[in-house]
Amino acid sequence: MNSQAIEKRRETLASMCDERARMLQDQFNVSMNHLQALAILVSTFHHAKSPSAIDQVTFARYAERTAFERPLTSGVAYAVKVLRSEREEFEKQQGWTIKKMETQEVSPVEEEYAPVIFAQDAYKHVISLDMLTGKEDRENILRARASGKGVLTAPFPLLKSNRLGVILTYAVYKSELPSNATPVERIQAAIGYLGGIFDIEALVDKLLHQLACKQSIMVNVYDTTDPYDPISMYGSNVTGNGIYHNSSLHFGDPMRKHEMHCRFTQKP
Ligand code: WA2
Repeated sequence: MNSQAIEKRRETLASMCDERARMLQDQFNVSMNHLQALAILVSTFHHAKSPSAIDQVTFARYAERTAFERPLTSGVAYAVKVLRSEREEFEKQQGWTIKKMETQEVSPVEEEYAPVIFAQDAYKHVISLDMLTGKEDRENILRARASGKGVLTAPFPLLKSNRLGVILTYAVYKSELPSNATPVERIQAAIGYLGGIFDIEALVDKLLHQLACKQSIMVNVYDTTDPYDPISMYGSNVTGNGIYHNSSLHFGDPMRKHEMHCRFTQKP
């Protein structure tokens, strides 16, 4: 191939990769906005209304009917803050006990808990589990409530399915919280945590298949937050030679970095 043809091929790859990265990022963004709206819905109709206008059946039905608004998520779940002093009353009211994530055994006494009370049907199995007992979920909840922003986990194997997922969390606050509140004020005023579950493997695949000539290009998505230890989020790990293009991705959480890498699968 002459150098002009190589240059042309490189440009084609770059534009195909950038297009895919932009699509993924847009869909992520749309999903993220709707998760924030869902957090406001829970705040309005569960916390600010007495009695609450939302129960598990209502939440699950609403989440299912609006799932098209969150194209990269496979489900949503909502956990509430329960303090040690409130546990007994809370469990009596729910009719179940707070459990640990890994073993599903009754939780020992803790300062505070974050049991899931509502979930989309596909994730019903997390109801009653204390999300502060899982490493990734705990970090996300603590960071979400101190910042007031949407925060993202690294990819990790989800409960039950063991599929690789990423969770985006928004904290819900008592209504009197001012928008310029400090982290300490935010932590105190937090009352719940809305999480969207991103099934990257399946949903990125679906997205890429909507594009033409998907066969000719191989796409990998990585969490590169630790540049020395990138975590694969999507794609097989065949490292072919030949030209490749790196498109940047921004998923809205400045603490996390992501990249899309593309290669041609066929020699010219
Ligand atoms: N939801 C479903 N499956 C999971 C999981 C989870 N977390 N963690 C591990 N497997 C209620 O951020 C708050 C949901 C966490 C939200």
